[in-house]
Order: sequence, then C-alpha cells, then structure tokens
Amino acid sequence: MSWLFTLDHKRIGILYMIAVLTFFLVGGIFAIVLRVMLALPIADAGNQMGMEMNDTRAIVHSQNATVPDEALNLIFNPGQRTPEELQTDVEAVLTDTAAKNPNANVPIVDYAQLNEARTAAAGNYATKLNNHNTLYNQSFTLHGAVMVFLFIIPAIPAIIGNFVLPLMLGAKDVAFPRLNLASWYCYMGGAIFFIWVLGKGIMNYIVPTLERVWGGGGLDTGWTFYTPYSTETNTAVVAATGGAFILGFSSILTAVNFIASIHMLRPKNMTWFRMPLMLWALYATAVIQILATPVLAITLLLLIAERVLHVGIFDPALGGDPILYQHFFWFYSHPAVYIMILPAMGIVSEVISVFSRKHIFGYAFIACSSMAIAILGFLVWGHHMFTSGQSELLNAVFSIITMLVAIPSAIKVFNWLTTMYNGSIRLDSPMLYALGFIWLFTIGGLTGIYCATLAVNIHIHDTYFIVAHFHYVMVGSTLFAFLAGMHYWWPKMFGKMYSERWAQIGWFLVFVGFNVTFFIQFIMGALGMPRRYATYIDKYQIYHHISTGGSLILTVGLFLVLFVWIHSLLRGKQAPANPWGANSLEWHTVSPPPHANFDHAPPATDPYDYSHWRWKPEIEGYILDEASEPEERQAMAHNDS
Ligand code: HEM
Ligand SMILES: [Cu+2]
Repeated sequence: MSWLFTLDHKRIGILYMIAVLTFFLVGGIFAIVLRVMLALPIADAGNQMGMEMNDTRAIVHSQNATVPDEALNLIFNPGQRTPEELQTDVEAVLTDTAAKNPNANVPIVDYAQLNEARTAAAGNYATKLNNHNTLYNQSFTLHGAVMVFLFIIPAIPAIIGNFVLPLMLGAKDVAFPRLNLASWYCYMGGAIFFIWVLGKGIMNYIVPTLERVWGGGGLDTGWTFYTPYSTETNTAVVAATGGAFILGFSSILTAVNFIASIHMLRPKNMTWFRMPLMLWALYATAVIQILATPVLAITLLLLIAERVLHVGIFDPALGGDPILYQHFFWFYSHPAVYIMILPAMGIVSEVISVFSRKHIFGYAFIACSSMAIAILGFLVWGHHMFTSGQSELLNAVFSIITMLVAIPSAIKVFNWLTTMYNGSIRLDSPMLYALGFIWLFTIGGLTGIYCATLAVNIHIHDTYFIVAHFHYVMVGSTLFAFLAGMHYWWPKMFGKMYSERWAQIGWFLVFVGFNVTFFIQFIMGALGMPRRYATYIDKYQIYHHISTGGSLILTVGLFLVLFVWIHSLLRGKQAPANPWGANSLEWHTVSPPPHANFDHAPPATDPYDYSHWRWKPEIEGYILDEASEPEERQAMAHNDS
C-alpha cells in the first residue's frame, strides 16, 4: 500500500516500470497475432476460387449428389456468357454427364441447385474473410495504439528518467514529488480506457450479440484515428481517444517536473554544459512534450466533438475538412517520434562513453543537436501527407526540412563513433544494446531519406517499406536504448547484478530476431506489398514467412531478457555502488540508493572523466581513488564540507 502513495521518485519509476512493461506485453501479443495471421492468410486471392469450389461441392454433396468438375468450372468461369447462356451451357454439361453415367445410384444436380450452393459458399467465404479482416484491423490498430501511447512514449522518460534524473542531479527527489505521483495516476487512468476498449472488443468478438447490447468495442481506425473513417466507424473511438487525452496529462506533468528539476535542483558546480547528456536529452524531450502534447489533446477533443455533436470540423458532409485532421495529428505525432528517440540518444551517449572508457567526444555538439532536433522536429509534419494532395510547394518545403534533421542526427552518430575510436571497449550487455541502437538507428534514419524523397515516397507510400522504416526507428532505437538503459541502471535500481552471460544471449536473440523480422519488410515493401492488408497475393508469402519467423526469435529473446531480470531480483549478487566505473552522480551513492538518495551531496565534476575510479576486484566494482582525484574535485569536496 505504501507504494501506491509513495512520493519517492525511485518507487514511482518502478511503478511505471511494472505498468509500462505490462502494456508492452499486451502490445506484443497483438504483434504476434498480426504476424501469425500474415503467415497463414486464410485465403489469398489465388486460392479463393478453389475454396469456394470445394465448399460448393461439399454443400451439393451433402444433398446426396455429385457435381461434375466441368459444370463447376463453367459456373466459376462464366467468361462472356449472359446468365441465360450460362444456365443453358451448364445444363447441357449436366445432361451430358447424366447420359454418360447411366448408373442410377449417382443422381445429378440441376443448374438451379448448383447456383444456389455456389451463392451459399460465396456467402460463407465472405463472412469468414470479413471476420478475418476485422480481427486483423483491430489487432494492428490496438498493437500500434498500445505500443505508441502506452509503451514507447512513456518508457524511457517515465521509467528510467524518473529513476535517474534526480540521482544524476545529486538531488533528493524531483522538484514536485506529488505532481510526479499524480502523473502516474493519469497514466493509469488513461490506460483504463484502453483496457475498456480492448475488453469490449474481445467480448464482442467472442459473443457477437453483445455488440447490440453495449455498442461497438475494439478499435479499427489505425493508431492515427484518421478522419473521415474515425468519425464513421462504430468501434470505440471515443473511449480510445478519451484515454489518449488523459495519457497526455501524464506526459505533460512529467515534462514540467523534469524541466523544473533541471532548472532548480542542479548543484552549484553543475553548469549547463557539465550536465550529463542524458539530462540534456530529457530536457529536450520535455520541451517537446509540453509544446506538442496539448495539440494532440485538442485534436482528439475535436474528434470526439465531431462524433458526438456532429459539429462539422472534419466531416466534409458538414463543411469540414478531413485533411485538417492530418495536419493537427502530425503536428503532434511527428515531434512525438522525437519524444521517443531523444531520451534514447541520451542513454546511448552515457553508455558509449562509459563502456569505451573514454571522454564523450563533442559533448557540446551532442547537447546542442538534441535541442536542434527538438526544434526542427516541429517543422516537418507535412512529410506524412505527400500523397494527400497538398500543394507541390508545401511538399518540396517539407521534404527539404525533413532532410535537414539528418544533420543533427548524423552529428550524434559520428560523435559516438569517434568516442569509441581508440577506446578500451567492453562489450557488456548495455554496450551491446547501445551498439545495436547505432546500427538500427542508422538503417532507420537512412531509409527515412527515401521516405522523404518526393518521387520515391509515391512508390513506397503505405507499403511495408514504411512499416520497416518506422519499426527500425521507433523500436530499433527506443526499445534498444530502453534495454541498454535498463541493463545499465539495473544494478543501481535494484541493488542486484544480473547474469551477464544470459543477458548477452538475450541481446543476441533480440538483435537477430529484430533484423530478420523487419529488414525483409523493406524488400517486400519496395516490391509493392501494401500495409494494413490481412491477405496478399502468393508472391509475398515467402517474405511474410521469414518476417514471422524472425518475430518468434525476437519474442523468445524478449522473454529471456525478462527472465534474466526476474532471476536477478530473486538470486542476483549484491551490486556494488559503481559496477561500470561511470562518473555521473548516481554512481556516487550505494545501490540501491537510500530514501533521500545521498548521505552528502557529491561534488559535480566532469561526468565523463573516469580517471579517478579504480577497479576493485573484491567488490567487483569501482571505487574512488582519493589520491588520483583531480585537485578541482578535492577543492570542491572541501568547500562542501
Ligand atoms: C514482435 C515485435 C513486433 C512485430 C512482429 C510487429 C508487427 C507489426 C505489424 C505486422 C504491423 C502491421 C503493419 C500494417 O499492416 O500496417 C505493425 C504495425 C505497427 N507496429 Fe509493430 N510489431 C512489433 C513490435 C512493435 C513495437 C515494439 C512497436 C512500438 C514500439 C510497434 C509499433 C507499431 C506501430 C506504431 C504500428 C502501426 C500500426 C498502423 O498500421 O498504424 N511494433 N507491427
Ligand atoms: Cu514524421
């Protein structure tokens, strides 16, 4: 109980961790449903007729009659015949067959019976296909919505940010601990709406009559809730957007708290350009969260107003404009991808430096590029709408500004690589995930240039190329950095070490599984496989099979990671204060940190100077070597005491 009223940022971070990981599991279950459906499409176009023919044969057969193949072929391939000609021709075949089979035990059907059976078979088939499509549409929508709103947006800031931000500032807590708890309750409040949408959808699917009693459940609009479909469908759009609206408050409150904490709680010696880069990244993220989230919130309110009150903002029949919705939506949602990626970049900056045992290269460039990305991110939303009919001039402007984002992104990548150059690199699991991040983010970022190129965009729009691109950027970067951060700060969070060897096997499966799942989708998309289709022509089957195979490897890897963590909680060895020899302030207190974090606030020096930490085998961790401490630090320590 004391947990549910806790004001301790560390416990709030762990509460977020439990909730967010649970929703990651839910989103993951939908992902597997999608991939399994795509591996076994019930009826790809090539098989449809064969299935209907077999059904027809079975229906007629149940009436104790046989059907000559020739008659079936005619009825399914009428060619240019009129219905009357068809009837005549089929009847001729039937009479002919009857004449050739004088065996009276085999009665022969007539045309009318055959046609009726065919209609019944087509009806069965259509229902089956319709159910299949509905399940698919709802699954990809809920997968996307849960992953975006409940997993990747909050994952790094709310879990890791909450835990480490005050520690990295050498502070006792965030600036407003009560607000921090309130934002967790907003998250849970918003999540309940999602569970409602989901529960209703599942119940309606199992007991279809329920839908007449309590209305539509589930969600089939895609996570973007695009109008005009979202104002028409009878699924639970209002509940889902209501939930996302409430989640927005959680995001904004956390951001306010982080900005205030960074301004107010930085210790004397920690100037802006001495902050760990993780704090810069969280700061830039928080700025976006505060500026962009209200736009989404208002857009969703307008959508609800449109559905409930028919005010005519987006509905063309009422004088509204459906494209306006897309502008509003992407004005939030493009910056939102930076809400996902910037904190990921913060983690990678910390980890790359520590595990190369070298000072981060180009500190100021990395810090400023975070802010540059945050600002540029607001100017590129139109790249989601190249095919929507906006003017050529707008298209060109959005294309160019989008490409400009490549500059600050590349600055970071080059600085990380330079940091590693000549370093003494240790490939522990946090470092493996950080390297995975660089690999995946580079592929995701470079394919982003394809997406931003106007002519190429026409070809790959709404194909699997896009699906592959955004999974590389969002999942490859955010998920990998999140896992890097979780492994890196795990000993600090829980005071326990985990099995490094099993963590590395987990990384290997996740990395291989991810690339097998999604790389093939670039090829499939370039060949024309559209996204959001439950079935497809035979040519794409092999690609879908490979992708589904990869997703199973990925799933095994993720469960292994979870197992390693649980095992660590139950059996892990006591963690030292500083297992990696890092120098940012969170490593200057014991693991896990006590309630108020520090005995005495440690002096803030250059966070990337590792020279005065020495490896101590007895504790399997690093300790401060007083003798080699820089004079500056000794002076500071004196001032403080
Ligand atoms: C096991 C891993 C995953 C698999 C196999 C998977 C698979 C899929 C598939 C098949 C789609 C549907 C594509 C379409 O027809 O539009 C999809 C869409 C999507 N996925 Fe994933 N996914 C996985 C993990 C994730 C994760 C971790 C995230 C977020 C962090 C994510 C975010 C999304 C989003 C935003 C969509 C878009 C939904 C839409 O079409 O609007 N996926 N995913
Ligand atoms: Cu975008």
